Amino acid sequence: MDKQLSTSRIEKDLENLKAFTATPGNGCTRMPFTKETRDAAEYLKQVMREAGLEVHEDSVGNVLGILPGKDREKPCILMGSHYDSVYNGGDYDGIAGIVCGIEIARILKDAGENLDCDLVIAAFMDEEGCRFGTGYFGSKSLLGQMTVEECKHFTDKDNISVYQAMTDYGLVPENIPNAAWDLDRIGRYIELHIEQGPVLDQKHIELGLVDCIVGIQRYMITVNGRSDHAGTTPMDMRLDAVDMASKVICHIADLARAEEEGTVATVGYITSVPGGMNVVAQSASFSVDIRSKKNEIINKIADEIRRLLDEETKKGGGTYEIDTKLVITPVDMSAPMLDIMEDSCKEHGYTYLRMPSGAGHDALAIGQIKDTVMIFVPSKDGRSHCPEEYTPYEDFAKAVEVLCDLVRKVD
Ligand code: HGY
Ligand code: MN
Ligand code: MN
Repeated sequence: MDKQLSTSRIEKDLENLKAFTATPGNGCTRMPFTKETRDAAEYLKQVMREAGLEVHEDSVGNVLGILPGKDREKPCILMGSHYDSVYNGGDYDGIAGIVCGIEIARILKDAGENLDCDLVIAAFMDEEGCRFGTGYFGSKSLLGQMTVEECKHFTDKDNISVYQAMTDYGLVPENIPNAAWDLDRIGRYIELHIEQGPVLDQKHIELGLVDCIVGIQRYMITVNGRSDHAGTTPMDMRLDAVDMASKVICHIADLARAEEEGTVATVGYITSVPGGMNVVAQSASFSVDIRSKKNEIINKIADEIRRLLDEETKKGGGTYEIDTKLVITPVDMSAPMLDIMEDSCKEHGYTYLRMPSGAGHDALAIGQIKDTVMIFVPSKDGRSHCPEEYTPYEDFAKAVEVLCDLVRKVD
């Protein structure tokens, strides 16, 4: 493999894809079903066609490039990642896994290597769930796990549902079931991704071999009180939604700190209604994202949050609702594929570390039902989901080399 050539081709595509952001100069903002995803999809299709792949965009906006195998009936090797981003995110999260998947297909095709099975490179829509609070929309649709009803339920900050956003994007939500594959068609899933954390960077290790992915539970919680004048309403007469909510929020991070197993809990979004400086809040909404390698720990923290909500709203005279956005269990990666990647690292002299993933990835959704493995490349200073996200292009080429070995061995 010509690592120099691969590095330059990966660099070219990722540099070009940086243009498709709603916040130029302030990171990558590529929300699902927007102009930015449309432009990125058209670019990926062009690159896939130039690489000689069969190209197809499905009914939910996933872009698929297929390198045909000798036996098209044989369960395929599915590779890829997502092409949406978080708000003001980085230029490598998700998209780099797609570009590297296309590079692997190019390497095999240029070398005239005909796999037995199809190699399918998938660019998944809306893995992050940032716009609608969901997550894994594209990969779950491919697995046949997404319904039209769910698309009507989930809305963004402007109260636009997934259903409406898809329609505005030119898709027909009623056709979501058409995106579902016959699961027997998928042999295994492989995802290359930036680590998004500090481990490889701090330890100066070249590649991460992911052995498990944490489970995630995501909720949007709304505490209801009563709006009143902030100046004239005595403290003992208030039903202050922000006061009640904040007495729950302040405990959430410590609930995670009290646990092991890579447990984390995050309140990333808070808002109040009507949001006036001189108005006691009528309602306060906040997101909760709980993760751990152990599902029982996630459940324990979620139950404690419900107990606190009961306690504080009873004391404060309010009520609350919980909108469940995502519940997905931890998943172990394929031991045989991990062993093959480890052997390849040794053969090429790459330092490596078997490690868990604290980020979800499409591999978390697909790994629930298919043999799955991930490979990480280091994130500079461990930074991600921010404009500072960075990985040297030659690091991607090392991971591509290992995945070429893996693909050849599992074909
Ligand atoms: O949130 C995550 O774990 C990933 O970045 N979607
Ligand atoms: Mn992400
Ligand atoms: Mn990602």
